[in-house]
Amino acid sequence: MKTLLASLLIATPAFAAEYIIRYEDNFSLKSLPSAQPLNLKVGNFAKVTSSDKSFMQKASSLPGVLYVEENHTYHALARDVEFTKQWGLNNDGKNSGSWFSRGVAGKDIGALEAWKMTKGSKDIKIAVIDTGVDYNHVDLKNNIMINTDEIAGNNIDDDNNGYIDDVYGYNFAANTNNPMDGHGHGTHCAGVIGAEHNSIGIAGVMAHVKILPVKFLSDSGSGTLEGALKSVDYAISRGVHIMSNSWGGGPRSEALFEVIQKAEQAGILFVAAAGNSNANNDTTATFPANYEIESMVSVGAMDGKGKRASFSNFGATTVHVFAPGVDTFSTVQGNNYKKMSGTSMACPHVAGIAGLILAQEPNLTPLEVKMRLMNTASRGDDLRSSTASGYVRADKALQN
Ligand SMILES: [Ca+2]
Ligand SMILES: [Ca+2]
Ligand SMILES: [Ca+2]
Repeated sequence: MKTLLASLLIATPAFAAEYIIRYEDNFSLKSLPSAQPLNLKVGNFAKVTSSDKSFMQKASSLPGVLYVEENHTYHALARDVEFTKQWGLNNDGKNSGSWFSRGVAGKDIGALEAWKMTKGSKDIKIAVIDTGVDYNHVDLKNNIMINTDEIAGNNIDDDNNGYIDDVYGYNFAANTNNPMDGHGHGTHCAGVIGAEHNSIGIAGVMAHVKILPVKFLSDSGSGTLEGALKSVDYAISRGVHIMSNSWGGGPRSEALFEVIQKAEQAGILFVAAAGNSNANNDTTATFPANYEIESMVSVGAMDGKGKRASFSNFGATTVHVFAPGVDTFSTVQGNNYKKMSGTSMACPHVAGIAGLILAQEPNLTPLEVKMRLMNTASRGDDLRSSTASGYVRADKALQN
């Protein structure tokens, strides 16, 4: 055994790769000196750097090691464009102009009708796991979830959750307590969910909500499996109800699957963008959207005519719902606004509607919320072969 372990330790940094290792309590990490424990609350995971091309095979066979995976890289699922209006909330068919090709009236989530029933609740907590969120944005700052058990700036972990001064959330891209967004993508998603109804800028699907900024995608829009695992683990520990995940890529990860399972077991709804590759998720799995988590909601993007966006992944079985995701106008950092397209933008529409449902019926399970979203979705010829249901309708979901 010593020989095997020694061979794992020879490092030629130029070719070193990072791995995520999942291990049992009786496994000693000391046998892998480069191992850094991730300190997840949901189980034993560590990151290991090795230049040995057969590291995965060797490490997997060690007693007490459950599995080993590459520390994959994920990417934000957005496409940048520019400017104006929120047809996804209220499509009058006249949202014409250089910023948006003419849409079809009524192809929206029914926000105006929904808001007659509820505009959300400060009791509902939604993690935006992304490039961070501009928590000072004038259209978001009152809807950010503040860790009231943590005293800012005293360099003490007051709430003893393993993270010093995590007042606004956490930044697993830089391992700091500042989840500020230097990219725009995460702030955009946050605005779709919960931009304040305050006469400034735009309106979120929810007027009242607490958004937890969890950053693992860097300001260039990419992040690692390690960061994704830490993000989900952290959001579980902060007691959120919903996680909005507008990112993806890479092969299947047993570690990520397991951590998302823990979220489901904690009663959290995991909403994921279906992907922007114009691909069939029924035949080519996209992760995290395709994990076999019963309550997971995979979201495709529709345009203002109610049709599948040209870039959106689809799947008559595996893409559960569609939502507006073309020319979506929302918040970006620095008190700005911008138009973006992607299943990234569709995903937070669904997270927001799920939040409205839970504001009205707090005792529903994640699976019940998912079934509500699917059973009340607007079915039609346009999306028939693209999704298991149709496009989400907040008004119908609340009237149920
Ligand atoms: Ca803390
Ligand atoms: Ca503190
Ligand atoms: Ca506003």
